[in-house]
Amino acid sequence: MGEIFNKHVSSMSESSEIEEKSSINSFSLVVILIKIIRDLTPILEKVARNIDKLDLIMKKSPDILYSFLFKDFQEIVESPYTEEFMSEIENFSTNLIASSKEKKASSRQKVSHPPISIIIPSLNEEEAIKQTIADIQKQNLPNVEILVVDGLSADRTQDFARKMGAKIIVEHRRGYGRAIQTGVENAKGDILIWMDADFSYPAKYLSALIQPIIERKADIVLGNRLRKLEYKSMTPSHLFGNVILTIIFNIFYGKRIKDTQCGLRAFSRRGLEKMNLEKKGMSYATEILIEAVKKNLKIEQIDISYRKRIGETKLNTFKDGINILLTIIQNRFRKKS
Ligand SMILES: Nc1nc2c(ncn2[C@@H]2O[C@H](COP(=O)(O)OP(=O)(O)OP(=O)(O)O)[C@@H](O)[C@H]2O)c(=O)[nH]1
Ligand SMILES: [Mg+2]
Repeated sequence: MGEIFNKHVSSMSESSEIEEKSSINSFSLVVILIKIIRDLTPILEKVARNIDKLDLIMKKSPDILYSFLFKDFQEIVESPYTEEFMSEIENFSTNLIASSKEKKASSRQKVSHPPISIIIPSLNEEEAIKQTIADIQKQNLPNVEILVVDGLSADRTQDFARKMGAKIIVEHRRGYGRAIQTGVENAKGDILIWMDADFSYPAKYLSALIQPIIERKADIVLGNRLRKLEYKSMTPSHLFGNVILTIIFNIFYGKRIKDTQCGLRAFSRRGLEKMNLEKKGMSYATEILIEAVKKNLKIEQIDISYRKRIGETKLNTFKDGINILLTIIQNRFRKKS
């Protein structure tokens, strides 16, 4: 702008020097202004033609526009740069529109992902709860709430879980099954996942676990630990119990479940609502499978790896094993409800 003005002033003053050698009068100033306007007209026309884009940039990134318009104004008004400037504006606005469309599309995708609730029953798991939650958060699954169902822990499990951003549900009554049920009652998700608080189930399988439910191929997806078991991740007695209970379950119910005692599972809310469940302890996990079989719900299975748990087990191999066995036998001869 300054240069254009100076250019016109100097050319006027040169001609004035030749003719009258007088200083710039008001008439010559008007002439300069007219010339400036004439030179600026094509630029202004281009700006006017692109006013919508400029308006958009103004709304989205006023700082960038200001720096375009003011910092580099000297260059802008000189015609060689005008084309470049306008094409830059055009590129910039095209990119801006494309990226805002992308953002809208990805936010629509996130919203369309069904809400997921991950239910983690916990009892004195301060050594493992942080890692368990961090492992889930690392997966960056959209639309997920993490519910830690605690109430009996005498250690810092609740504090740690809260600090990690999980929602804490207090359940003072005893039992793994009861804790899961309380979690289900408080969950907002359409897909519900169960997971232990002991860092034994790798969260990298969550995405594969929910996929069959999203695709409506299954109401329940079970993990199977027995194929990819890590060395010494299960005690020999737990391994033996799991295998025996799974074989007996399959004989009694004519199914081919690979690991009936796996604690990593996903359910559709629709499927869960069809079940009548009574057990409150560890046998809850078996009762729910029996109900699923009786209600003809679709079950899918995925192989998962399994880590040695951190902290003390809450499972009583003998007592819980007998309870699970009784649950399998008793329910086989019960009428459908
Ligand atoms: N809220 C609550 N959680 C429980 C209770 N009993 C067990 N849990 C939790 O339920 C999950 C399963 O218990 P575990 O001790 O891991 O049982 P398990 O997985 O069969 O056995 P391990 O292979 O030794 O881990 C763990 O996260 C426990 O902290 C209970 O009475 N109340
Ligand atoms: Mg466990």
